[in-house]
Amino acid sequence: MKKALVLGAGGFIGSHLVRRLKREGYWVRGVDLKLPDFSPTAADTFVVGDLRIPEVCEEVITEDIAEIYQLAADMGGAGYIFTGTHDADVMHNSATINLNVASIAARKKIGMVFYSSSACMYPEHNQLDPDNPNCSEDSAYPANPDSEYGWEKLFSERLFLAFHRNHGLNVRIARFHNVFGPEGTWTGGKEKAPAATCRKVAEATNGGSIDIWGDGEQTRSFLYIDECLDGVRRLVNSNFTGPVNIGSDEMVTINQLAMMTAQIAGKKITLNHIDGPLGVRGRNSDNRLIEAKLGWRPTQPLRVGLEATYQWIAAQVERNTPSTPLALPGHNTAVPSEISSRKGSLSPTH
Ligand code: GKE
Repeated sequence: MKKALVLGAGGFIGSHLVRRLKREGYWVRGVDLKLPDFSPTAADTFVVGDLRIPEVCEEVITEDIAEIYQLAADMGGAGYIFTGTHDADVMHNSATINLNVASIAARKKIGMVFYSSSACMYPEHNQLDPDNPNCSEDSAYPANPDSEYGWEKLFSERLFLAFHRNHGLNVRIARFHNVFGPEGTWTGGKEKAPAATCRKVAEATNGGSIDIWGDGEQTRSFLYIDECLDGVRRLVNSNFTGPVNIGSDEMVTINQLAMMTAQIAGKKITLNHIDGPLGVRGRNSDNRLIEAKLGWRPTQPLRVGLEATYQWIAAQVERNTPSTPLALPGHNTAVPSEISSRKGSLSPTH
């Protein structure tokens, strides 16, 4: 049985990825500062630990691990990373983890490291036109991300590529474009636009209104979690290093996203445009390279994933108690054979 290590296994994409790898017959060790929020982890063993501490990384990256999936990062949506107030923590926490993982994985000759980069590393000057953004992989340089989060992602892409060149570390690098779905953060300030609009529509009365940051004409594409995992698995099983976009190319405005959510909810909703952190003016995934290299590209319509996400978030709102999660049907409710804690001295946000 192949052994995988998922770093960030307590997070949205990480917890779904653990479940996917289990379905594919892997033995999985999950590591994160916390267990998943909304359903039991499917990992065989789960280490609650701080990956900024080299000793913790040293302990969980063992020679018997065939594949590392590095998704651990200090991140969130526009309300967390575009305010500027978390920049130092975001850069320090995420870069420290990546420096630990790259050096230890190379020294222990781990077979493959997948690194989750982000569309946020693309230069702002190519994302000023909401109707025609340019996020082709070869447009990354000259670099000019609009956030420190984006600069850290760019630095860490280069870090893993340098360990690939200098130490033969086998890497796969994906640039995720706004991944969404059930069991993602939906309230509390770190949620992204799909979850935020689903929550607001679910909380609104029919005929009521919801707040939207900015004029709502900014554009994005949103990738459903299942297709994100398809992309990750295809990239890992290929011999293409990347960086490559893993994102939808169905571009919508935030107003269109909100109105689609209202339609799904069967509610008449008015949009109330207010000031807020905006990020870039336009963004969409360019899928020509992934299609050329992997013979695949995401194709699921936004509405399909949004329906499933709205149902799950509406149920959370209904329960109104984010701490008593609603596990999705058929989820692994067995507890892992081992949950251990490795916290060490560093305080959570330094
Ligand atoms: N989060 C949020 N909440 N965004 C809102 C809201 C709201 O209530 N109302 C309007 N927006 C607008 C934001 O101002 C932004 O222009 C757009 O929706 C998308 O916001 P987002 O989903 O939070 O994040 P972005 O796509 O701008 O950036 C995210 O990109 C990802 C990669 O594609 C980053 O926050 C990271 O989560 C990640 O790198």
